[in-house]
Amino acid sequence: MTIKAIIFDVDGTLADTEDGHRQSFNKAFAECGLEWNWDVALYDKLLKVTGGKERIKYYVQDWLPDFKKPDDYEGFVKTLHLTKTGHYTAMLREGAIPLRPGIKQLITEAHAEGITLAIATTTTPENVSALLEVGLGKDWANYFSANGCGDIVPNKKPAPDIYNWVLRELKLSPTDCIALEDSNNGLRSALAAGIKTYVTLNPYTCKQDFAGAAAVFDDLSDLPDFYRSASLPIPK
Ligand code: XBP
Ligand code: MG
Repeated sequence: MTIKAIIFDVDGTLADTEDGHRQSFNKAFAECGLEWNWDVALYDKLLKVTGGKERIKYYVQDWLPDFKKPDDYEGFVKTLHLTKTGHYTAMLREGAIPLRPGIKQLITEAHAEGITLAIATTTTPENVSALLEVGLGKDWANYFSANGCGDIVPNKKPAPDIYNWVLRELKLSPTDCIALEDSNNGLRSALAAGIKTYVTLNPYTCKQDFAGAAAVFDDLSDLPDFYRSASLPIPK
């Protein structure tokens, strides 16, 4: 079975971004006059919910039962999240968060071998662009045949929506593809779409359940090992 496409998760997979997100949330809370602070231990719990807007609502609902919601609560959350995204993309553009080991080499070598590449992420398009412009250069989008981000599907991971959207865009069946993920939410999403999924661990997700993964790696610093495990024909 020759793999025709690799579908990449972003946060935690392409780069160790989650603590950058956490710090950016805290900067946005301060800028918006909120005395909220998400430390690492709390953020680890909040990562149960994917999507920054959804995560803010989860925090309010489960941790701030007495919070007086503004009349336009949706608008309040959206503004808070836009503020956070501004801080986060600024952090990325300063080069604060590099790609993880082996990622750039995998992307360039797989693309050179004619393997289709795609992105399936819960984060925003702005965040993907800012991360990959720094990590892969201004023409980063040329590597990818589909870029599935954030709000383009109704249900975020662990729902399979974003992976199904990417499969439709690629006009490929799940068995033609493999996915690369970092979290239980992401693994469940890709498996629910019928895609064989490999996991690379990171500090926030390393203790999560990865049952069903084709293989789990600390990272992709040993690319030949990953190529063998995933039966990828790279390089010839
Ligand atoms: C991980 C997420 C995202 C980030 C925060 O996405 O769940 O919500 O934590 O980014 P991925 P936003 O699918 O790439 O692992 O605030 O932009 O949602
Ligand atoms: Mg992820």
